[in-house]
Amino acid sequence: GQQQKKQKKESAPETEKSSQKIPRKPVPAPEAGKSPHSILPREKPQEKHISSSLPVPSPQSLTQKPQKKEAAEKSAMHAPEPAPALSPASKEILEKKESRVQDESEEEKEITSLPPQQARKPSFFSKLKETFGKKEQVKAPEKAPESAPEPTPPASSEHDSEIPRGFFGSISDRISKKVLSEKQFEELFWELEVVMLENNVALEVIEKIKEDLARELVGKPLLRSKLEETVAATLKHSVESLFEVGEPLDLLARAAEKKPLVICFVGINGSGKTTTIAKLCHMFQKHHMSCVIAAGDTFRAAAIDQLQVHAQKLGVRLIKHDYGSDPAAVAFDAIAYAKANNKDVVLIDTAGRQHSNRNLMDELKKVKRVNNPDLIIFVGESITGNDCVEQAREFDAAVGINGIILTKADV
Ligand SMILES: Nc1nc2c(ncn2[C@@H]2O[C@H](COP(=O)(O)OP(=O)(O)OP(=O)(O)O)[C@@H](O)[C@H]2O)c(=O)[nH]1
Ligand SMILES: [Mg+2]
Repeated sequence: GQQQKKQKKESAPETEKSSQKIPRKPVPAPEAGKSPHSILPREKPQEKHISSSLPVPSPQSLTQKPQKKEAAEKSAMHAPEPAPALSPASKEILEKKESRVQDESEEEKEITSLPPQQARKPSFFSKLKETFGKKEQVKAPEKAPESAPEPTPPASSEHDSEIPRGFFGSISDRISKKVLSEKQFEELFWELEVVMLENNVALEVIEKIKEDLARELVGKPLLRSKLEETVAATLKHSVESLFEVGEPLDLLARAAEKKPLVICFVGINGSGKTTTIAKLCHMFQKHHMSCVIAAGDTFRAAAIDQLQVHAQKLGVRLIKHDYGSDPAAVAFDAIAYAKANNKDVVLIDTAGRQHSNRNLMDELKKVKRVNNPDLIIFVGESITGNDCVEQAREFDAAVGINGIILTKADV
């Protein structure tokens, strides 16, 4: 990992913007055949195509702490990044959780007399395993478990394997293990739910994951050894199915249909628009399609220079005006250039903007009005969580988006 990072820095040091205070992580040029992002569909009446590959976040990523939004912070000049707001429902749950955590930790102090850090609750999964472990000890003579165990199938194989049980006995031991009750599941899931809420995962997503996990785990005889596999597979499937919201947008097919295909990229500050343009340009080139890039971010210092570096490396023409000029005019010139020079694709960069900034959203509307792009793609950070959904909604309301690209899934 370290080495890779070093290589990345060496390979594309120029991609960093000179104006930024916090150094950015440069992203290497994409490799052939690898789609750098997830392109997610938006259900639009006029656009029904969507992407080829959908790299799905690993289940662990749901429980990761949010990364620093350094990229968003660095270009706050355009508009300040508001603190991510939790929905009232999320807040309520978190408050509930806080009081519950207090109660629990007091109880735990009494029981365990461990220092507070050590007495902290284990994760959903370790608790789940623990539950299964505990149940196997139900027969242990001295201690009864703190929470009353749910009815379980009588025999617990792994420990009793010395007793000859015959073929059917051992088969049934192997198959019918512990049964998790709904109540136990609710209690266990609570931990995971809170972690997800704290990481700004949408309530609908949490509900879906809960529903799917419950379906797989509750009331079914489960082998302790298969738990991890079952949970991981269910989480993966849940997350995957959340992405199934329409037809994939096939950019290559679109570019083959219309010439030039004009794509405009929008999103908040630092979400990865410019980098994505470079990656997609590379992808089109790999498929023998020529591109021209429009430096439509005339606002942020060094934005044009950043694109210039990408354009040079990719060997494509960058259409640019001066800083402070009208982005709609830059896009217009790029389209004219593409038409005159038989280019396949026009990639329009735009300045990052907060969806709440009406003036900047009006500017974007003008880019659309003047140039009528074939596709408007919202670029969002996959690590942003719930806020990203809100951003996409706002951009959709303002200019109508045809697809979503999620960046930084590698972070
Ligand atoms: N790890 C990682 N970093 C990325 C990815 N995409 C973009 N970045 C980094 O995120 C930072 C911002 O990327 P840009 O492409 O400049 O984002 P932008 O949306 O054009 O930013 P503004 O024009 O300032 O709004 C840069 O440091 C990029 O190298 C990605 O997929 N993975
Ligand atoms: Mg940019």
